[in-house]
Amino acid sequence: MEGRTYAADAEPGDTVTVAGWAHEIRDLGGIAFLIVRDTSGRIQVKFEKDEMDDDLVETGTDVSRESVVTVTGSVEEEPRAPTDVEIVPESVEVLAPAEPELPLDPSGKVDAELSTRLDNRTLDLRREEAKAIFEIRAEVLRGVREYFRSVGCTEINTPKIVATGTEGGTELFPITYFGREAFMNQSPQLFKQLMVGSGLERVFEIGPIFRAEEHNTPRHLNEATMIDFESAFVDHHEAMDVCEGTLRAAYEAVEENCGEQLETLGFAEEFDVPEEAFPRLTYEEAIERVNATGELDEFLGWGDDLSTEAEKALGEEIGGHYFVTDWPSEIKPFYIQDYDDDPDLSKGFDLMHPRMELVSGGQREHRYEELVAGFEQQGLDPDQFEYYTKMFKYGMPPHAGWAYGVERLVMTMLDLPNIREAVLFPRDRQRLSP
Ligand code: AMO
Repeated sequence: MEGRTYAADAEPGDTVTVAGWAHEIRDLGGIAFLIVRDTSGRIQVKFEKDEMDDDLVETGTDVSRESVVTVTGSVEEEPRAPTDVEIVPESVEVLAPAEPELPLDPSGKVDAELSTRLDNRTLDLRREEAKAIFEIRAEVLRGVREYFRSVGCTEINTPKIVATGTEGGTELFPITYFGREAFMNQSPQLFKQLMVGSGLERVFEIGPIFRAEEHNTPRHLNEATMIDFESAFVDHHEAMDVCEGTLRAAYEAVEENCGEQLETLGFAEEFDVPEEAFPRLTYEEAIERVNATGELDEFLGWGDDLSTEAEKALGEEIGGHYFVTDWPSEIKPFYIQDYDDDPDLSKGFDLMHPRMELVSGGQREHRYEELVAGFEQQGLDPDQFEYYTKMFKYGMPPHAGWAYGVERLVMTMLDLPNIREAVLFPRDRQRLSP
């Protein structure tokens, strides 16, 4: 809008036009105030009824809350105003009136259920807290992208409509593709691996993944955003170094550029960028430590996945991010490489936050014969993956990589109670719209 001034930029002495929402109207009799809110903040508009044109006063004070307005006037210093300045208006225009009954209160004075908030995300994101989460999420992605670029990665985009799954056959959403069966992709796994064998060598992707998981939990989504990394000529430990660097870069970007948002969310004093190197425990050490806590009803045995309770017990003991390495081969996917001297042990790893798993990754099997054997061991038909396995015949370098769920990264960073808080329009068992 030409000539528009953001509320936060209005300086005493200026004549400005601000545009935004009618946040609050306070009528004190002879004087009334309209608080206009825009993305930068709020500003008070003062109506002195005896001294101003009746129409102007009526337009500015009869407007319903959350209507879209523009106000033109002079900015004056006023220590009693919330931002120390106020506008003395010359004109007020209502661009889009709001119905007086709102499905939720954008001033945040009245709490709304999460489902009401998600049904009305537009109004919900007029609240500072909800808006702050998404500004921080955007900063996380910016920080991560910049970090990837600094370590020589090229950003790629791979198909989301695919012919086969990669992360276990039960979690695929089928679709019809010109009369043929197709699926929504669960992970860019195979495509990113194909790209490390291309001239690009070192790639990352930030994009949606789809999982037809039945769980309805505070940390699972059916559509999530994944940050994927894959690099030629690195092993799983070097991949973990990049993973750790990415996480730290995301926290640092937020600390540096989202001070206001952190304050809004109650982190003004205590937002900690993880400084220490993340411990790397082997799976065997991890289950020993979990068992030693005595917190579980049953001891974990070799080959068991870490249950939610196990993750919680270990998280509490370690108190920060940590890696679990060297998982049993049988609970890691076919593309993870096993140790040559112990085929029951894989070079897969997970990065854990004390509250939950954030990342899975590993060194990949780049040798054609071993790769195909791995498919067979996991009951998968290698012929279906020929487009992928074929490229391993033409010079596939040793490589490793990993993937984060963006929502889990933001959720753990901001200590959000539910992953849905970190997605604009979550997809879960119940929710398909909006
Ligand atoms: P994995 O299946 O462990 O690994 O997924 C990687 C990370 O993505 C996030 N995530 C999810 N977040 C929310 N809702 C879900 N349903 C969901 N599923 C996964 C988690 C998880 O740690 N191809 C491998 C990665 C690799 O080896 O590069 C993969 O997809 O944070």
